[in-house]
Amino acid sequence: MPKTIPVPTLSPFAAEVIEGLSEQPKRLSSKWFYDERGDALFQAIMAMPEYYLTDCEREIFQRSGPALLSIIAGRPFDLIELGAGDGSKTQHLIEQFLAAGARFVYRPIDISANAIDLLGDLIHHRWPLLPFEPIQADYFTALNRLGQSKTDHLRLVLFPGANIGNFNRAEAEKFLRHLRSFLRPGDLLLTGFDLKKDPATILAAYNDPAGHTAAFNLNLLARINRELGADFQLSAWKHWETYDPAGGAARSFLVADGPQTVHLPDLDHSITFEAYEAICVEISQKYSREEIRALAAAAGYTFVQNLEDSRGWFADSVWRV
Ligand code: AVJ
Repeated sequence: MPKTIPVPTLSPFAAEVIEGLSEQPKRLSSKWFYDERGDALFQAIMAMPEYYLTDCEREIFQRSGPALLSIIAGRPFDLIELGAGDGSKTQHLIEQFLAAGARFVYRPIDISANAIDLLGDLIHHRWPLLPFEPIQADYFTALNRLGQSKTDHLRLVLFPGANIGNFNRAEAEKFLRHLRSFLRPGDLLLTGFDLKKDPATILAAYNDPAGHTAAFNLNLLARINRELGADFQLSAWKHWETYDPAGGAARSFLVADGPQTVHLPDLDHSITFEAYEAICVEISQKYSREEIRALAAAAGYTFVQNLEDSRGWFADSVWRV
């Protein structure tokens, strides 16, 4: 009789934490930042003066309606938004689209049912007649569903916020290629890219004096404590930010201030850290205009136009399939 070895089923979060902290150098994925506390801390980051990204993209959205409508050239379209959140920037576009008499359906995609409900209330209240067909799912489930829908509408897919920056260059290309496989010839993709700029400006956005970014990053360890029963001592870790102006990556690390062992009793696992060992918790990749064009081509799109803010700090880049 073969012995049956019980295989404990780990949650995706637990499995990735153990995998990332077993690697050398250790790392954790930034996608786990956003629990309820992480969402609130990210709101605080977006509101602080050093975090210019949100303001730049808001400025772009406030005045890009006409440029986008001229690219769409009068066709009815689906306005699809990946990771809609509270949709506050996109409402600037919607307002301009409606004022110009454009015919479109707003289809925000978000994994959070709560975010979709709140957005729905807001949209119905502000524009009761706007066709609103949200999809509560992860990106690829949602895109699969859209790929099967019978509409002959053109699609304008928004992937705003410089979320693409959490991928390294190779991962970004793979993601964009995969996204393209759900689209049809003529469909449009708008992706937010944070542009290379004065390294001091970039570093300040991730190394704020008020400590919001440090709290945001430390919350990842706190979440591992809360959800996986670990015993990270938060006071023994410090936030350290770097920006590499050649490669364009801002990186967030958590650095141990002395040797330590962290236990994950629920998972029957422990992890040792040497003094000053670091965990890389986020990469925020910055791009040059040339790199954006090259990425479009490598991922199989035709570059159409960059929509930039007045300081030239951020680009919403429009590509066609
Ligand atoms: C939401 C991924 C665009 O990388 O700038 C902000 C997240 N991290 N401050 C970014 C973040 C620290 C943000 N993105």
